[in-house]
Amino acid sequence: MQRFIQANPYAWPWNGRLLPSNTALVVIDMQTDFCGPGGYVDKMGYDISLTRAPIEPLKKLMAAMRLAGYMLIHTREGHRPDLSDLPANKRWRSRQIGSQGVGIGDDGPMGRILVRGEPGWEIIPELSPLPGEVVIDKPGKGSFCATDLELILRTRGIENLILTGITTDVCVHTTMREANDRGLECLLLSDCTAATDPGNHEAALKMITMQGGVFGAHAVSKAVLEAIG
Ligand code: C5J
Repeated sequence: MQRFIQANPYAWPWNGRLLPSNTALVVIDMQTDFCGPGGYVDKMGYDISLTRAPIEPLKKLMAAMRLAGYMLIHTREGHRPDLSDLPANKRWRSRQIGSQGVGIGDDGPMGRILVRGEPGWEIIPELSPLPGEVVIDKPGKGSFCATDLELILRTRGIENLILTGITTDVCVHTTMREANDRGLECLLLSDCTAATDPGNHEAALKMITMQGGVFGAHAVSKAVLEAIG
């Protein structure tokens, strides 16, 4: 039996093979540094109410997908405490914005910004991974670069990814593009993602719909809940 999620620009997944055994929910970078007070995004002067908007829809979606037996994967952007995996240009650029030139690796109210093990780097408690769920630590924006995510997905027989988290235009889009190029079928959920700029969020959604779904499709979480319910 085929099963589809109502999505744009096509009913997803392309082949109707939507199963707990071949589909994973990916929750990207729901860390204090991106959506908590005193974190990196807050220090840069952006409005964290935007990046916090996906929290409530995500809670509901994660509970439903866990109950239905789907795999959940969480990611965290962050660097080693010795910063040996932080390219100098990434650090320099991050210091060009925000108060007192504070950037990645520097001390902030939530500890060193985007450094593994620091309070700001932790996933927010509302969306904590459950024991046994996969957590991917990534030094970059994409979830495939310098991680074992692809190996884990292939080993588990995952063909479809439902992408959520923050930010739509940076880590979520980069991951979607990386996954699409690896032959994975991708769906981004517009109410479970957010950007630091609403225009960028909308633009990121529009980009997906070009060329018949150039990177996959996008939908709202209600459509997923209806399809798996
Ligand atoms: C950014 C991310 N925006 N998680 N990271 O630097 O999107």
